[in-house]
Amino acid sequence: MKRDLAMAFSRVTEGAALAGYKWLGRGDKNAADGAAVEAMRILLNQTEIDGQVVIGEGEIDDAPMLYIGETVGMGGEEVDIAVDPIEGTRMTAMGQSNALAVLAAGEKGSFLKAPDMYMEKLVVGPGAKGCIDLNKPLKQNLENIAKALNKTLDTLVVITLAKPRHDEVIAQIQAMGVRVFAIPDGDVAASILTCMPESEVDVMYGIGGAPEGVISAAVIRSLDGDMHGRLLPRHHVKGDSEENRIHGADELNRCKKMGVEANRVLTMEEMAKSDNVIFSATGITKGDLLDGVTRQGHIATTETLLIRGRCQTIRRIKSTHYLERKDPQVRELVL
Ligand code: VTB
Repeated sequence: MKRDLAMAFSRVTEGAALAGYKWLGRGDKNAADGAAVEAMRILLNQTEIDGQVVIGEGEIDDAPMLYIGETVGMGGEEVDIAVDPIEGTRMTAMGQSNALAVLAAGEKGSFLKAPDMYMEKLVVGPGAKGCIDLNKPLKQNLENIAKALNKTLDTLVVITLAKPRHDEVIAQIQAMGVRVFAIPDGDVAASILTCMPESEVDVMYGIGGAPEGVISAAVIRSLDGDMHGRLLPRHHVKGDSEENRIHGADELNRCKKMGVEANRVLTMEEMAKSDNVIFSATGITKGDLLDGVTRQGHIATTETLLIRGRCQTIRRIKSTHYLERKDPQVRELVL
């Protein structure tokens, strides 16, 4: 992929973040997501690519924009695009930290096509690469990771989502003497923190969205970390009610159609098949990974993490936006 595309993709997540920010703290997840999706689509269509969305907002029937299979771009290099216009719609709607606008682009066939179901995820940074195995008990994994990092268990830090489904595992990790940081939402940012040298976080473990799991795999591969994932039908996680069973059966059918297996451990390389990827994330609300959007009148600032997988260059781009000068389509969404 041409390296100049990286800058173009950073514009795309900046636009989505500014559009999502307009809805910050207004309690309306759908409005925030809708605005970010539209901004992303407009800006992707101004980019010199022959792009196809492979991870997006859902199937064409339930997603009018950035649906799986949609083609985007002005024409140019063929790329697959994985988007999450707002990773953390709840955080945006409720004004909580760590919400991001996220995009990963890669050469054709780079991303596993994961249905919208759950994924169990275990993520570590470069120091513990090759030491994880989701087929083994978590306790054993944490011991192996601590050993690789030359740490005692009481200095190891695991980040996870504070969800009832994790209550038991959190207690189990803490009983080992390991510290747990339980954040309300946002496991993509949490996964990236494992690879950031300045972060205290060593491990991300938990069950979250599968499409975001694949996006995480792409960025973790670019950062030379490691990740295992396991697709899980919702009813395995949420309990065996009639509704969950029907949902679960549907999810398993979609897995079959997409040629992926549920309940099997997937390696990072199976989820992110190439390191020829570009990853861009712009903070919407301030978090441990990125600053959020700030705005004074019609001037806004953003911070973007831009990573090229091939060379592992990590850029942090601070931008100042004069919102009134954006092109009319975007201006309407961000002002
Ligand atoms: C959340 C969110 C994650 O998946 O966990 C969501 O925090 C799914 O979980 O960042 P719920 O069904 O409990 O909402 C993510 O969006 C992505 O993995």
